Amino acid sequence: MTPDLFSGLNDQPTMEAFDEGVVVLRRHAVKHQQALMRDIEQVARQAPFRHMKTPGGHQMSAAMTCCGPLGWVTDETGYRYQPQDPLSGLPWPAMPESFVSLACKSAREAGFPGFDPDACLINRYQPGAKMGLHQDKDEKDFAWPIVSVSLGLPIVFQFGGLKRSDRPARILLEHGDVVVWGGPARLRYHGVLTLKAGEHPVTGSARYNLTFRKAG
Ligand code: MD3
Ligand code: FE
Repeated sequence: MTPDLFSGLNDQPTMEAFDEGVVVLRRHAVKHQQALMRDIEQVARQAPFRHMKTPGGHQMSAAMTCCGPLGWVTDETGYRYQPQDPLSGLPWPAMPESFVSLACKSAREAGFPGFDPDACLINRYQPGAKMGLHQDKDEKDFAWPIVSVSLGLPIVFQFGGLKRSDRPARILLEHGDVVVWGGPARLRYHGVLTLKAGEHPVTGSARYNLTFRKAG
């Protein structure tokens, strides 16, 4: 087991370079947890969480919604970013200020000043949900990082290589962890293992993950 799988023993905010292009800001979102949860709920009132269908015809086990000028969607025709929520035909909800400020501050601390995300994908995992190994490559410019924020129940994250067949490393992502994925990490395969049942004081039986992207 790697030392990272024991990070639950440490409650203090820390900063570490886990791998080339990966800056882990452990627990940095904890002090914003109330605002972030309030704003997730606010977004979900306008654009409800839904289980999208992959082009292969499978339903995703994580429920998703989006905010910001662009949202990521998948359906039988493929993956793409678009300005409207396909459920309502309306623009995605605005990106809440609590989201924007955390994403920009985290990117700046990790060496990406000027990060200006135009898309935030919100994933909600309930026990049994997972996300298989994939690359995030629907964005226009891979020079910008992706900033991820984990809230609630812990999950085992898999961090692979540039080929799907590269054996992934495992990292535990816990409540409040912010990770900036840039440079050579940007196109690496990644995913999460099945969420185990549990109870978290802030999110109940769920895990939420926010990913901030510059898509367009
Ligand atoms: C490494 N989400 O939404 S967050 C996704 O926990 C996604 O919901 C996972 O993968 C989740 O696309 C993982 C960590 C993460 C996000 C994006 C990355 C790691 C990444 C992009 C490139 C490399
Ligand atoms: Fe991803």
